[in-house]
Amino acid sequence: MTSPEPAPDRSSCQLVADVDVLVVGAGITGIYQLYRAREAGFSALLLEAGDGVGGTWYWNRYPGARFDSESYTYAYLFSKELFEQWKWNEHFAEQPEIERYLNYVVDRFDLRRHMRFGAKVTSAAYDEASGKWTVVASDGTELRTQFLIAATGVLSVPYFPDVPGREDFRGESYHTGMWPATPVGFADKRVAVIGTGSSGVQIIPAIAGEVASLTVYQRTANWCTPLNNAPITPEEQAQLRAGFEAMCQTLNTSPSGFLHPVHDRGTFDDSTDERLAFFEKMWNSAGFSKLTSNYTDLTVDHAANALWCEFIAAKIRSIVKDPETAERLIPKDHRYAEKRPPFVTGYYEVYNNPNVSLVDLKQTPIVRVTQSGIETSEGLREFDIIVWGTGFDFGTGALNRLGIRGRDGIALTDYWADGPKTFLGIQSTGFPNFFFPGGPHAAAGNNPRYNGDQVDFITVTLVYLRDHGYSTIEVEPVAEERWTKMIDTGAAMSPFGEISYYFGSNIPGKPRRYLLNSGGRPKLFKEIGRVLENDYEAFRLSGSSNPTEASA
Ligand code: NA7
Repeated sequence: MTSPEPAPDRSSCQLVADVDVLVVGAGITGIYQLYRAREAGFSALLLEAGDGVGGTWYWNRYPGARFDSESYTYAYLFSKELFEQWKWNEHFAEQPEIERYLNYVVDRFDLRRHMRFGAKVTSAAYDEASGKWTVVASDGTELRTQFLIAATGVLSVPYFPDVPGREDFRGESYHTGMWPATPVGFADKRVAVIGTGSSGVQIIPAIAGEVASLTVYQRTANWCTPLNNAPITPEEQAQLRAGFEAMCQTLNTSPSGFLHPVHDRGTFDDSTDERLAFFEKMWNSAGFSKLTSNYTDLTVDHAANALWCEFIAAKIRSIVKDPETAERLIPKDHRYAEKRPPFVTGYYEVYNNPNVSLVDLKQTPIVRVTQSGIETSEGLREFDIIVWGTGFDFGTGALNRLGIRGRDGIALTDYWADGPKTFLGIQSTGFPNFFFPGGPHAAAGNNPRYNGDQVDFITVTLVYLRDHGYSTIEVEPVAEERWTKMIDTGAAMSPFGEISYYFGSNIPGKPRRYLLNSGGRPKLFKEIGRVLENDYEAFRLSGSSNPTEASA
């Protein structure tokens, strides 16, 4: 079924380029894809809606925004020289350092001249006769490309809940995922933060010290644990450099793409004292280790999970002085890792500040936003600034907004009406020569590691097509069905529950389908290996199979 919308009016568009590869999005994945395509000798161009590079790390520039994967494991590893030249300051870098790094990479590899900024893709249509895509951007330009690669990210479409009166507020309003480039003045302001996911719990402690008052609107408490960030010492810098190959080896063989070693014991293998000592060690460990290096049964045995939750709850009670506030901050409705766990720096501590208060929206829901503030069932509080930390349309949000139309004019939004169908999280049947690395069904861990694997595979594939004289590639329905089924059936084994946004549950009306890669990296590698061994039998390749003929 195709959408009834009329075809876009392109009468005022100007054809500005005809390239081999058009990349959409200058985030971590898009920059790498542009680099790889250029390196492989393709003419390539990248379109970016924003005015600078960074993608997620360009838009999420709110105070306190930082990695919660180790900086050097999230960064590019394709060039040892690059790794040696860039010195991360902190184990978990803050947004300005990340943005500086990505700009450095773009200039280091001379990629900027192949990028157009302020160019948001509004439509992209496949033309079967030429085997090419016609892409229209918001700056009025039209481009033609043989291969269209959307690296538009999974957390790039901010979500605003449909709260009555949201537009009426006369103070300043910001979404964490669309933060302005000019600094926001919080000093002495009355501030509301709505949402206590990873973004909310990062910005709250970052601004609490300077605002006149901070009111946190929490609907669901999260199992937050310390990030345990620290500057990278000169000795650690030297170790990182000396250990580059070993680090890559670990990262490339880790199912989650992290360095953290997997533990070898279950929760009930230890005595109570041993367990408490181990939990203390976990509490003091860096970032995601609490998930990846914890007891092996943490996410599969509910009794084991409950013990870890009890430990965190005791920590919250010991940090937060007001017992009622502490109880409100302790999740009562989900297990650890059933939702994506946030990692924090001084988060629980801020609730001891006299200027910080917590509103529990399950007890006193928001009624409306007014011109001067937020009204809950308890009454109105007035603010100068409202921060919406209310999340994103995860996974499919950006791709569904690109106006993609494949063979026979089929809209991607229609093809994915019941949730995404993909092969390897990179292609869908009916959309030849269209790839979307770093989208749905891509990762289940440290994102850039998986997304880089996909970019590498796509690039190898484009080279294969060129070498063999093929001009189009489209995944066979059977391969797409196999991969999508693997994702759907594997979802039951995921630590994340259906209440997580990884199932689309935060967006009203969105299909509840698992949006990560249930098989993880081992499955991705296995399937890629199978494709390469079997000469791309999972795909339909067309065009001349004689390279000489094709280049004649
Ligand atoms: P998240 O993790 O989706 O968090 C969004 C928060 O907003 C969460 O606390 C939601 O509560 C809250 N929310 C959403 N809708 C409402 C309404 N209507 N009223 C009140 N509160 C609401 O997004 P983040 O930006 O924090 O993090 C996204 C990712 O960025 C993160 O996982 C990292 O990968 C980086 P809820 O839990 O739904 O009750």
